[in-house]
Amino acid sequence: MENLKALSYALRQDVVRMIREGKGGHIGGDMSVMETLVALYFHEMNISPENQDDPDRDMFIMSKGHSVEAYYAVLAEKGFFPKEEVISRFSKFGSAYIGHPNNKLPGIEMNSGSLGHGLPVAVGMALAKKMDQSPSRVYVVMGDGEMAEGSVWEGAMSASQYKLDNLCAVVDRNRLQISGCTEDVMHQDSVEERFKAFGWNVLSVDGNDIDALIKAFDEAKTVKGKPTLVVANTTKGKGSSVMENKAPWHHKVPSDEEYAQIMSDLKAREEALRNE
Ligand SMILES: Cc1ncc(C[n+]2csc(CCOP(=O)(O)OP(=O)(O)O)c2C)c(N)n1
Ligand SMILES: [Mg+2]
Repeated sequence: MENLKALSYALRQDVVRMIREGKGGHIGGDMSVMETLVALYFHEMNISPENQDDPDRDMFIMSKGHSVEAYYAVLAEKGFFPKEEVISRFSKFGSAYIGHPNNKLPGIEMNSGSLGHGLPVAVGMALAKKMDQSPSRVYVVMGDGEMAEGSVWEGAMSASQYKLDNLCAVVDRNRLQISGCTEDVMHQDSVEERFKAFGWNVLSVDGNDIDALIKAFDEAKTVKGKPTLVVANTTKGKGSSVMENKAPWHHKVPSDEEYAQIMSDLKAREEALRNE
């Protein structure tokens, strides 16, 4: 199997380049969610440019759509569009690679960015797949700040009502949102207990650990009669001390010095993981 740990750090470098080129981007949440996307796209899900029109493909929704740069880097690596094109064109005037996911691009199932919509749409998709007796599974990635949206809880309620065991949701639990700590803005401890109370199977893992994520996604597939939530406990800005756990790095363009430091930190980590 490809070295997915090292790949996560290589793709983080693509993200940082993209954000420098595009002069903006939600860098902190891109860094925290990277292993989740890599585990899903390179291990778990049955999705590729070859089967993107197959009705039985797995479905993916990036509900925390502001982390589009991480999503673009993974889709480009997967072959949905050319990597250098997305890096050089990201967020430029007239570019297709805009600052939130849109379904005119190959591989993107749903427009997102207005938080709180991904889970309800995923519930509808999962219900439809059940009705069609499709083997397809539906995955949705949300932010922890996103838990403040009421529609998340309507989706959570209906997913268990309809016993959607073909649905797997992830919360990127980095404990920060746009304006500070989630527990200060809209407290939610414990997100695990809340989803359990809504009838979900809940797994809580180190969300920057590929092996732990893969184990959780594999386990989710075996659970019958209820949807699964994977709480991915992550670090916002993961990969460089310049940005780790710092709320202002929610949306930020690194300066020349910061850029050099971040890229060198990410490269060093990638190389260490390649040699492990
Ligand atoms: C409905 C809605 N309200 C507000 C926003 C503005 N907004 C963009 S990102 C963000 C914070 C999201 O935090 P979180 O879900 O924790 O994401 P992450 O930490 O992974 O970046 C907010 C409030 C939005 N995109 N959609
Ligand atoms: Mg967050």
